[in-house]
Amino acid sequence: MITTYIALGSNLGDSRQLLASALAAMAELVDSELDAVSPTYRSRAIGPGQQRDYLNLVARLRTALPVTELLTALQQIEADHGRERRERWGARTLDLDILLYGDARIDTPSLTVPHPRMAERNFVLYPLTDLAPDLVLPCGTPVGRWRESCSDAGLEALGDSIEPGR
Ligand code: ROI
Repeated sequence: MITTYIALGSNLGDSRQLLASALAAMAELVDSELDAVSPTYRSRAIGPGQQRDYLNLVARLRTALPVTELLTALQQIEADHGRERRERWGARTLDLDILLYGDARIDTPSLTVPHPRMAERNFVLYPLTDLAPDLVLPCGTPVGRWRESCSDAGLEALGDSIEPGR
């Protein structure tokens, strides 16, 4: 089994319910187990125009799926939750990003792991380090070091965790 970290975000529709349902779908993935879910954060949207705040969290998933199959499965979960790929960085009902897949470094047109923008996104780094404070990236950097140098501007810890459910 490989330990993966998946970032979840939503700023359209009933975000709390969408995230709970996405977690339930991830828990049902074949050859996988949903290991832990971070606390929930509200974050100011990065992207064009006026957008609602996001809800963000990170899940740890242990899986025997090859990364390409995991990506396809996560894209299917996004589609099942009304995600349409429209404007780059536009509002979305559900966004699932593979942050880490074990110690793998992957650079293909469809997937880059570790996620190339995770170091600069507090809505990823905070929940990730809540879950795994001692995590070390494939490049040797401890994620905790990034968190220390990452501002919490626009980020609010809501102090709860969303349970998988529908
Ligand atoms: N902004 C926030 N705050 N949270 C996200 O999850 C998020 N996801 C995105 C973009 C559009 C970059 N902005 C975001 O994909």
